[in-house]
Amino acid sequence: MSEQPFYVTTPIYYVNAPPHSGHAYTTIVADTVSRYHRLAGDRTYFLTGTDEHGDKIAQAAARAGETPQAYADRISGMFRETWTRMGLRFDQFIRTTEARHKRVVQAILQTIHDAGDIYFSEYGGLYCVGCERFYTEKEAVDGKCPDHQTPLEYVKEQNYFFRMSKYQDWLIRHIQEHPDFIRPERYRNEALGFLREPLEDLCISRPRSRLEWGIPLPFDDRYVTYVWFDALINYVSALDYPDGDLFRTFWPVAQHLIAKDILKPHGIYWPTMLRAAGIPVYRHLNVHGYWLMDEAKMSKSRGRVLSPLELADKYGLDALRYFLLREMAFGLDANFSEEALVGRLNADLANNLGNLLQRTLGMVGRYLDGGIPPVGEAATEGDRELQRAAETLHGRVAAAMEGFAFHKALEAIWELLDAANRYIDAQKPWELAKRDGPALARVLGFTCEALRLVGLHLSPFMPPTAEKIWARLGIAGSVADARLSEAGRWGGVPLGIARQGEALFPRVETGAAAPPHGATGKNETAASSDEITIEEFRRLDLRVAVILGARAVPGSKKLVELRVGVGAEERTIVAGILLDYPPAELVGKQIVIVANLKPTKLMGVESRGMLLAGTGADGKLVLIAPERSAEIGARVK
Ligand code: ME8
Repeated sequence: MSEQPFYVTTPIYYVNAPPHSGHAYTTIVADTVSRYHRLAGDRTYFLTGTDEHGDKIAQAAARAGETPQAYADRISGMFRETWTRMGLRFDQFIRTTEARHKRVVQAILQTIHDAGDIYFSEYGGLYCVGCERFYTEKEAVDGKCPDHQTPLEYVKEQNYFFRMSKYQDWLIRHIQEHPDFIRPERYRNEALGFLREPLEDLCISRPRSRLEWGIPLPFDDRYVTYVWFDALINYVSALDYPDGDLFRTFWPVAQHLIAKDILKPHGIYWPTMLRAAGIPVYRHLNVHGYWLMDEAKMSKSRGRVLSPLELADKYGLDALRYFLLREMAFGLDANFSEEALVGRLNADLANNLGNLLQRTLGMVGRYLDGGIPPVGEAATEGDRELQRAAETLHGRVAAAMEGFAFHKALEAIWELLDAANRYIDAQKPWELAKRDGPALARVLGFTCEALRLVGLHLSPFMPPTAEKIWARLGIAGSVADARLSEAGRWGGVPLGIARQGEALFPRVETGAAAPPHGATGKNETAASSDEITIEEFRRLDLRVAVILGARAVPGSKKLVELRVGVGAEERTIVAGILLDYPPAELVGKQIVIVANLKPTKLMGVESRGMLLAGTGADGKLVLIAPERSAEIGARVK
């Protein structure tokens, strides 16, 4: 079978703030699809990187008291480091401040200029520094940027313009003739919607008198290149356009991955730029929705972000990947909440997947001395059903992956897990063990084979978990080296001696003061968390409080409901300390609490704040308390 090339890109992220979970989602999607294509035997290339020029970066650098280059170096390093620590396997990390990128941008500008599609003119319009673009009166909302909600500034100056309007009819035709050029369909329609209005020419320069931080125009060095015109070109400069082998191999199959915020530059500017430069257009633009927090977009400009490394550290990398890929229907918005993540972790990962593996391998150990039986012929309707479910997985996952429907691929995998769980419950190996050796071997062999196929298909989504599943099934070699064409067949890879081990995903108890989740997270991320600035630390409102009353939360083994006094105020805090502190002993104690934690409900009781605890030499929790009696309600500094 000949290797098909596959090329996927993420946006190159602005270096005006560290990465957050929205960026992590797109990069994890790119990692997942490229791993899937590698498993399918394709030759894959995965590009990510950082976008480092323009007003926005120059201003952020000035605020940080650094030169733009030093600032870009630092934040770009954080992106690269974050992706590396999260195990994301990009083939290249491009930075727009690299000389080779600048050369390609200038060469493309020159080509388009020589062809007469760049001209000099004056323009006045409403400008948003955050987006680095002009807005039309129609697009503005009450004179404000629709994305940043900041007032637009009227800017008038002489600039260079790209004759984008000339390519409007061609682009409409191209989108109509290639229905999957922009997908899912809602974004194709949105792009066609932009094209229903006459397309304006694109201002592609900024005077150096106003902005120094950019790539000089090759034909007029009083100007630097508009940051979007510079940034989009990364997708070809990274492949050594025009003569590189990478460009020849991968550009014809290029697929971009973005969120809907940057549909217009990718769906309108970029194809027309490519057309004007005589470069064939990309094959697909894949557009996803937003991660929302409390109904609004997760975004650094709105101060509403979650650090992916912190989440990975707390819940485990694979649990985070699973949640992101399962919860969001690609193309639609989705809500991010830690509660939903924990819900999926406990139900889907700990229960459906982890328990099935644990109990199946437990029985193989108990009844068969660990030797996993080879898959034989199906003998009962139950066997046939499970085998059918397993054999259709391959096609269902392939179809879902082709359409970027990751949640559907995962749904298909979990349906096989459900089928295997039902099969075990119906076949009752613990009873077969007493009376029917061959049937016992068949049932456990079939279940292990279903688990092997689950592991194989899970490997692009949750690589370390898939490796663990295969290792536990005694399979020699890494699942990442397997090929779907052979390993995807029922009975395609021999199983070995079952290896017992700890639970794949220990359940997460949702108690305040719960220690970080070590078993999966700690091993897979190098350090415990990101560094924070003193400003970030100051946002924590730590207070001395006194416990006024305490009782066990009914129905919980761990939770205590505390009435605490914080200055004049009284509030309820629920803490997971029951095993180590009988409620009666708690009353009167001074403690330290995080007072500005968002309220959350634990076993039906609303908790407002969190107390701080460490671990004693005996492994029990120890409450953190003032060293001598302190003023109640005083801020901890
Ligand atoms: O736009 N939900 O960079 P950027 C989902 N430099 N995805 C999100 C998200 C959210 N709440 N927030 C961010 C730029 N993203 C330009 C791109 S490309 C030539 C230049 C992801 O740092 C998503 O992929 O603002 C979105 O398109 C991208 O980050 C924007 O990153």
